[in-house]
Amino acid sequence: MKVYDAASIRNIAVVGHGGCGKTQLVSTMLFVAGAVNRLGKVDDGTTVTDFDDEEIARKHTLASSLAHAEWQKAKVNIIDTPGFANFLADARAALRVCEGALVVVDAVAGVEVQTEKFWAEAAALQLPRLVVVSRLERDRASLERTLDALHRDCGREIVPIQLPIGHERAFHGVVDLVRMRALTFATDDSGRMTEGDIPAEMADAATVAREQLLEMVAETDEQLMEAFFAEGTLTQEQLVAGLHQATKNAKLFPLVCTSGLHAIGLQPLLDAIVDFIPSPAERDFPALDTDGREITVTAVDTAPYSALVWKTIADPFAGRITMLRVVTGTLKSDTTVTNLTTESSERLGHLLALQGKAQTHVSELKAGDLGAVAKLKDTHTNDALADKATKVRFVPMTFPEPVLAYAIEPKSRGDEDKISTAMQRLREEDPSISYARDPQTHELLLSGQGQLHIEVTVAKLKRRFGVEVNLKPPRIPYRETISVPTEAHGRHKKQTGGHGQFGDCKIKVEPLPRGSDFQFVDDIFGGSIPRQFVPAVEKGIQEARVRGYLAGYPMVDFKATVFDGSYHAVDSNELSFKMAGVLAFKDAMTRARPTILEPIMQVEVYTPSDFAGDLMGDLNSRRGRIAGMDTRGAMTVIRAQVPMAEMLTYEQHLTSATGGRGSYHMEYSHYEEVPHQFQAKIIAAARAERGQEVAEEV
Ligand SMILES: Nc1nc2c(ncn2[C@@H]2O[C@H](COP(=O)(O)OP(=O)(O)OP(=O)(O)O)[C@@H](O)[C@H]2O)c(=O)[nH]1
Ligand SMILES: [Mg+2]
Repeated sequence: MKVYDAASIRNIAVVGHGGCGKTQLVSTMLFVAGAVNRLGKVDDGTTVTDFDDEEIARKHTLASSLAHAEWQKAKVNIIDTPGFANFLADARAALRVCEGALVVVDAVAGVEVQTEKFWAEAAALQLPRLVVVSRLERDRASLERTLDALHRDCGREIVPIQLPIGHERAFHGVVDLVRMRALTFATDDSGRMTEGDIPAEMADAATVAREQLLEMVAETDEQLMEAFFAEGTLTQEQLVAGLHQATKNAKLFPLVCTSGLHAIGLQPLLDAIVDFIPSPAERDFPALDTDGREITVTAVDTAPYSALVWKTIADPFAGRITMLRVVTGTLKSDTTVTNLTTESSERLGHLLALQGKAQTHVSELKAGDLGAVAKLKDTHTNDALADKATKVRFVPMTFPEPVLAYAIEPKSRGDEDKISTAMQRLREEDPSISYARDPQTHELLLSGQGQLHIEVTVAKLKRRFGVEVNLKPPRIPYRETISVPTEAHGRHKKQTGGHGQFGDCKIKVEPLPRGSDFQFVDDIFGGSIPRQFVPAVEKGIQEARVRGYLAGYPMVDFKATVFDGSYHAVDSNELSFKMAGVLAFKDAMTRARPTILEPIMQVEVYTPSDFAGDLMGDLNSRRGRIAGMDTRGAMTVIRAQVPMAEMLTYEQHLTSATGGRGSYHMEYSHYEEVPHQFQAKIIAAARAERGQEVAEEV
């Protein structure tokens, strides 16, 4: 395959709310550009970018994937991303490695929760964006309404560079406002395009819209503004160059009109990508210098090489596939490179261009390009493969904390080892899941971003690794803490045969602010406890506090200070002081008024306004605090803080209460004390589940 240099590459992340048509759009784009010779459909499970079995089965993108097409001699790298909130991390990673985003907005639903989220994420990166209005041939589709919503919720800088020809089912083409031509498409979904004059009945509307476009472009640049005032218009060159510049600087966001399913408007979309989105040569890449300061680096392919690993795929057959953004220099197949993050060297086999799961060998990947390599030994997401001479590091991508945990158990005994190997692989691919053993119950806990996320992970375990597990009901990660300071005493004394055990300590425990976890302070003077035994006291308190006191949840947000004690010259040893620490902790808990903390979620509900009143009532009954409410046209956004324990069944409730028209987004916010009337229930449930162990502790 051909090698492209930075100036002839465009990197595009396709983002938008779940189900707005991203994957179909990418599939049709690849087809009309001739990158694939069959038009894949989401509904048939034949698209290029939804190739995973789970994606095909669920008809939703679950992980970012990479494809590419050549258009106007440029290589357009396209990353299709998931729109579901559970899989946001993958879309975020894609935004980090591209010079531009296609923000896809459904012409019927308009702006939705995730549309706004992605818009804000892209804005934070000052990323150039094209807005793609999708599914315009459907009933009740409206560019006008969608544009109003976009202006209101995302910004006035969104400017149409096209008008749709024909409404709803009759939508069959676009007026190109830059070139003032009409582009119409065959009705057989072949994507065949015919160029012609603007239909007479649209001439006035097109003139008005072009006038607006000229004005908005002129306003982004002083020189253009002067030219516009002097001439009353801009030349074609000024318009195209000005629009490119304004898009590159994220001052304007051109909007185009499409139907992915019926192959309408894809060629002009590809043109807009190549014409208006900057190439990697035009936009420097954010990096860190050796002191951790933020810098930017230019995509020069003769410089020493550096590449960022932005995603990893764990395929049990093909092995690990590492997705790379080459930032500087040139990566060559069959060479050895340095992983600066792990300070090890890696042998690159064939570098790959990816078309979904299909791989093509490439001899090299130059600065600015996106590609992949298979079977690296010890390279993970966020690592930098870079020549030692570059000294660059990259700002690490962050992954959200899990918001939900399920206990899992293998269906067949003896599969536990298999689960942990498979989970390790899956975590490489998706760092937003986590997997651990509950220290009290010894159950395996699988945590993730939501129910769907967990289900998909369990399905992957089965399909890819042949391990079947049962999911038990979700768990709330409660914590415990203390309410008041107190002093306590722990003495461990035993006479067994000849040799005795003796440890004795006095401690003080004090509450700390939320989020402080645990601190230990050694305040022993005068050797009342010999120095070498103080760590043993700490270890005892540590172990006891992790096992909790009331309901077996870890005790956090407190400080324990050991300030006195005594010892025995012969009988004292580490174990005895550790036991003394445990006893002192338990003694302290009898007076420190332990209490239970629960995770509180930040929730945003997006609903047709008719349902807003009922939904607020429902959130109240879930112990939610309503923080605010906004009206967005016919929609209402409700913001609230709600205990996680009350949100486990929310998805089903919202769907049935709004007939599927409401959606919501939720993130972990902080911990708060559980109201006392609810604590007894949590303690009882924990005892029932964990049995003896908790009872013994108390
Ligand atoms: N009528 C119509 N349906 C479309 C169009 N584009 C996509 N669809 C349908 O809309 C549904 C969702 O399309 P996708 O392309 O999977 O949407 P997505 O944005 O990739 O969804 P996620 O991956 O879940 O975020 C599928 O059933 C598509 O067939 C379109 O242009 N017109
Ligand atoms: Mg998709």
